[in-house]
Amino acid sequence: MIIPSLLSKKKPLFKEKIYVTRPTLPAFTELSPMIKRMLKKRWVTNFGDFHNELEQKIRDTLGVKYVVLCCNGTIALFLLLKALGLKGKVLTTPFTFPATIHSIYMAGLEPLFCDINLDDYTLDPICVEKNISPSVSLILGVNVYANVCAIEKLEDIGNKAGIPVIYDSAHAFMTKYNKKYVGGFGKAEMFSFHATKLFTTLEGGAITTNEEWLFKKLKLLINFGIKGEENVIDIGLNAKMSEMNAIFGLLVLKKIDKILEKLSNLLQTYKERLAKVPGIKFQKVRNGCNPNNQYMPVEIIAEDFGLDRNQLHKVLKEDNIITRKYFYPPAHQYGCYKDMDFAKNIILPNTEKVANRILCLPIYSSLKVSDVEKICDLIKSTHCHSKEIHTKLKEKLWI
Ligand code: T4K
Repeated sequence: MIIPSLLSKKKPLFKEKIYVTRPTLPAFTELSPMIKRMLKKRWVTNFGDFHNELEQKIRDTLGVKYVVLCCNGTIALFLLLKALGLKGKVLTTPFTFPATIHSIYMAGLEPLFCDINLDDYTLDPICVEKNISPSVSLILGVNVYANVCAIEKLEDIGNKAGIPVIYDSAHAFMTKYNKKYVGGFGKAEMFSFHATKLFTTLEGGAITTNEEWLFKKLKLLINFGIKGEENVIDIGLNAKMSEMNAIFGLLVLKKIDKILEKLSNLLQTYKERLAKVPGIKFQKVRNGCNPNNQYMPVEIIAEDFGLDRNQLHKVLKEDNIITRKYFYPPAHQYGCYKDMDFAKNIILPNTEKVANRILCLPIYSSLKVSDVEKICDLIKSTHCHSKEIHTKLKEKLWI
């Protein structure tokens, strides 16, 4: 049995750090002819050929009518909120990355936090329905770890209230729901193509929608609101994707099926190896959802595992396994929001429970199955040695 380094004087299990994720990148030999073409043409941004090709390929892949590529997912979401021209409150989840809530706030809207489901971590539609009022103008669901929200229920609530539903699908590129790719649900969806995502353009993101007016509006908003050389008809920003980012995207997109297959194998290995470890709980995948498997979240139930999430995080770090507490703290507890009226005195039991227990384990296309097996064996051994580790961690606090 592998003994955690925290308990022994041995070298860490991994010589090099194993991060929670690593980008899948093209080889230099694949990049160089495309970069040469870009340099020859001297067209490096502002809707160049590579940008247009990537936009079309994503449109075709996802089967959605319109795609607007952006410089990153956060600005994409911010501009989508601006484009919708809303006022008032946005019903959403605090169990997300800061980008979701900051975009709402910076767009001049107010988040109205709803709790999540305990088993799948997506917005609880009952909580959403209870909070509908005339001051609510939007429902923003987060397809967290590529698990889709209760799409039909949220859209039904939105329709009855006469308000749109949009999705932060930053995690969910190539995820399917009822055999259809995520991207065409609600009024619009946002994707992130950051380096930490399974499909990356280094920095980048996109909005997908089936509505032509929204597409046209967003095209203006990502380019200063300029229409023609002498006409500025809207108040926009510079949120365009450059040619260099699009080149990376085109090359990574070619590998997407292999990436998905690899992630699926790794996730399966985790699930098989950790299934019988007491105190490890997996996220429930919603019916009809076929996630891209780019995250491997587990909840650590201290009473059964013997150690809590923070303790396991420390133990794994000693062996060079760098896990992440995505998404702790939840947004209503951020220092920047906690004293604001919309976050003050808010109690969301499910969100708080999950945020205190969640740990994202390493998963990315270049990770070996044998490495995942070692990580799982170490987690099992940590459970078996939890009493000694508890004592050791206490001692360490006094050093
Ligand atoms: N909505 C949701 C629900 C999101 O999760 C996100 C982003 C957004 C919206 C906004 O989308 P973007 O505006 O970012 O397109 C990372 C990412 O920066 C962020 O994109 C992502 N969610 C979030 C979940 O994770 P950090 O602060 O954890 O990143 P960092 O730098 O600690 O990287 C994590 C690990 O990735 C590193 O330990 C090693 C590895 N890594 C990272 C980079 C940047 C690499 O191997 N190479 C790299 O170049 O936020």
